[in-house]
Amino acid sequence: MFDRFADKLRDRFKKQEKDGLVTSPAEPSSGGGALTDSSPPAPAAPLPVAVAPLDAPPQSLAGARAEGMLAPAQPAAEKPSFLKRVWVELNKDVTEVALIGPSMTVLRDGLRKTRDGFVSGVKDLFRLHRRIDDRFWDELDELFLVADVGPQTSEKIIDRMKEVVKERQLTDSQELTGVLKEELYSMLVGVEGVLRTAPEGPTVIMVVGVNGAGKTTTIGKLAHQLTRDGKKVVLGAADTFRAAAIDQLAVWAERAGVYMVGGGEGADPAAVAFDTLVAAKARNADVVIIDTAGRLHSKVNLMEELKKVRRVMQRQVPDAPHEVLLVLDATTGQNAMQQARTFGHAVDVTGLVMAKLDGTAKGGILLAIADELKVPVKYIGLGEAIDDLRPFEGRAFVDALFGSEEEEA
Ligand SMILES: Nc1nc2c(ncn2[C@@H]2O[C@H](COP(=O)(O)OP(=O)(O)O)[C@@H](O)[C@H]2O)c(=O)[nH]1
Ligand SMILES: [Mg+2]
Repeated sequence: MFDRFADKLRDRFKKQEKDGLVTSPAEPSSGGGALTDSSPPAPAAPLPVAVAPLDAPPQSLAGARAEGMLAPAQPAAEKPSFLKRVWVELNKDVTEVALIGPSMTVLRDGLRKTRDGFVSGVKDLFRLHRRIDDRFWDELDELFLVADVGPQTSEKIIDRMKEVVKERQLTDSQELTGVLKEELYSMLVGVEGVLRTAPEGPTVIMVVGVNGAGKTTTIGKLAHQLTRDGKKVVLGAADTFRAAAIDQLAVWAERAGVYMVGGGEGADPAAVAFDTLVAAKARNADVVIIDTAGRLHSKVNLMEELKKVRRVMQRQVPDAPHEVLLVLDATTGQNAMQQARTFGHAVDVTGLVMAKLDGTAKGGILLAIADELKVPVKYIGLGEAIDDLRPFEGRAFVDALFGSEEEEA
């Protein structure tokens, strides 16, 4: 039964791959054409709509810090909260509580669904099956496929695990958690990546992805993080497809206390991006983040539009963009994989953001993407709040899912 199920999934994935990009459900088959190449060029934004006037005082403490008006925030003293102390007291005998820091707790919370779904399925199999036979490997393969790991990656992980089992002459499936974790470490540590920065002048980050993937939210979170680290950030609202998209970015700009340039609904995205770079240079900004549209008439036109935004920005900053971040929605599984391929070919994606990992029980898509695409994963999104973006760290990710060695000991 399991074999047949796994075969069916495998066939489905193969077919999806053959068919090319699987259209996102959010993508309309047709729509307003202000941004397509066939329509008359939309007027360039005459005057940037600024969330903050050029000389306005920064809108938040973070903004004040970025302007150099405040000293950088001091890290809070390491005093555990009352609740944490009670929790530790109640769990005195559990080593884990003392060993995992607050940052690991947040990561574990964010990945709870995947831990309860995919990982607990795998752990149950290791615990209950015991004999490492063909049926055991088939069941593991099935769990991987159901969790969006993808057939190719699943096969690769299992083949390597089989080798280790042979080498170390393991016979009991309970011994396999460590083996699997080692495979995942080596797979994921290799795709970690930090944000690229410009050698001089503003670092320009272009954020791309289909509609609803999480671009604008990610930009808001990132602007907040960079501001907190003392960087002066300027945002450009080059997703001019809907007025609401510009308003949404403006709300995030205000939260993060950063300056935003927007051209209004229907404006030429490339012109908005250009104006944003002009404003950023005038303000001596460290980082510029450009939001882009995720939906147009068709995928082909979207890619052409993004290429144009890129070209036009280079008239202001010749080596821009320094980073093209593709935001993927982890809950869309193999669809996200197809999007990564399409965008990757068209706009030279330099890094991935895996958004909404908190919303799926199948975090395996990250493994598939890491293994097959070899594009660095720079951030993961673990919720809708401003602090819910984390730099991706392969080891911490695996430990948050499977438990760390210390916990197992
Ligand atoms: N749970 C969760 N929701 C997210 C995350 N990132 C974005 N979202 C939500 O996804 C929806 C679409 O996000 P948005 O940033 O507007 O996507 P965009 O169309 O690509 O700009 C919004 O409701 C966001 O709050 C995340 O990491 N976790
Ligand atoms: Mg958006």
